[in-house]
Amino acid sequence: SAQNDSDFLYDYFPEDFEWGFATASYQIEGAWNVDGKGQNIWDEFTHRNVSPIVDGSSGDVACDSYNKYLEDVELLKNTGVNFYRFSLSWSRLLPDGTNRTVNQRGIDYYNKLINALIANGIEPMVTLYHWDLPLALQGVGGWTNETVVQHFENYARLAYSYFGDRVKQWITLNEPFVVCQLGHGDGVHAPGHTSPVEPYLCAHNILKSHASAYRLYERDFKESQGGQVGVTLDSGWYEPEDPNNPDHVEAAERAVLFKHGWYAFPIFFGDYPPVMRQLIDQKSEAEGLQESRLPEFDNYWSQQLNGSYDFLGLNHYTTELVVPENRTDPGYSGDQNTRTYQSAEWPESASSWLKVVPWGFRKIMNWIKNTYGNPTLYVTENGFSDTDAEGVNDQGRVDYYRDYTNNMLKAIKLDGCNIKKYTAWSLIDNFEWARGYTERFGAHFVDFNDPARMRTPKRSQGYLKQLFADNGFPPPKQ
Ligand code: GBH
Repeated sequence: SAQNDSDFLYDYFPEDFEWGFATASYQIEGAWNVDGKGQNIWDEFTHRNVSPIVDGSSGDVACDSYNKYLEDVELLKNTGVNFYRFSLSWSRLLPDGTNRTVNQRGIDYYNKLINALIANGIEPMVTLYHWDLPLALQGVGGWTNETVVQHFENYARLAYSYFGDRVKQWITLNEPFVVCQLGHGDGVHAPGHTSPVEPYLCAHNILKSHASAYRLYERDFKESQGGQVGVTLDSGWYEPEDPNNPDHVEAAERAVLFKHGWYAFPIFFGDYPPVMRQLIDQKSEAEGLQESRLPEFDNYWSQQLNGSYDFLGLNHYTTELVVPENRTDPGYSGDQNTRTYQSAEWPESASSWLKVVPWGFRKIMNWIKNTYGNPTLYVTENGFSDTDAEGVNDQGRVDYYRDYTNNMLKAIKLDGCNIKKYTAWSLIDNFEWARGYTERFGAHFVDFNDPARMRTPKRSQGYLKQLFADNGFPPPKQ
């Protein structure tokens, strides 16, 4: 079975394959209240009196990349990447989220970063939104208020106008699933809402925002700038607990459709997965709701969404097992009629949710190939967490990268998946959202007790540098 994945593939990636590292503005920049930056929802969330962050920390300083970006560029150069994926802080550019005021010092910062990357032969790949919504927009409901769609389009226009002469790879949104479900359903991310209804409303508006930003580029920028616009969706792999039981197989398929299909089906086909429509409508009615928790797209939005991608970004970390279960708890989780868990046999990381299951990476890539017609796929994140204790001796991360990228190679060479880029999360240890600084994902160690935030390469940096240089896995010497 695929679970017994013992045969390592010694072979090379296609010649035009590209390698990079990813980060995100709130997780690395710091400088939360200087040079005209407006507050965002993570500034507000981390500054609450009762901190929702496990170690009570914040991104106030983080890696101080606002001041140390040239060091970051140096690390990228030393590792030999083709590109760097980073995100723009919306409220650093537009302090209240609207285009009433443009913060020139925010523009200057990203210009300096982009120019330094290009001067060092590193292509910028820019994410417009990696979770740091301007606080003023949250004041009127944030992603649950449809007015956010126009604000996001205006923000996208600003980014394309100022940076699009040099930036040719655009990602509208990072992991809308996490934005909507963790921010508005489970409440563990900003803005910290717990609701069975809000995630579906958030998803609806965030999908329209993506489509608007995509169509704007297509209409007004593509011809002159010649870049590409896509979206990054996160998905684990969902494996049936018993692959010989058709009910388990169907439950696992439901789990992938609720996770990945929730966002990808509208973008590829113009509407939500039929199984979501059916189950959520049915459960909403049984609960006596006036209308379904899952909103509907009219023809206009269905057409705007349908085909709104030049590539698909995938963030993948881990796998879960799925069993069917009839559920009546209202909301995203219960709506699926599934229960998921992870095997006690899978190797652990420092993150409770992240178990090491390399074959699941190959399976989700094949599922995407088969479900959406083998779209151009960029792996925009993949990585492993450890703690202070490992320091720079991060053998667990080396093993993770080796086994996951080898499964990606199999997906390309043996299965014909159309994967063109791979991005390791992350360049440096950084602010790990609700986990603060307790979990580390970097290929470079950052000393958060040191005001200079010194960066030190870990063993995995050396491993990735070699992998990128070899563009694959040379056969072992006899
Ligand atoms: C990525 O999300 C993010 O894009 C990136 O910013 C982040 O640093 C990286 O993961 C590492 O976590 O706390 O049990 O509720 C990956 C998807 C979704 C995985 C939320 C962790 C938290 C589960 N993430 N999930 S829990």
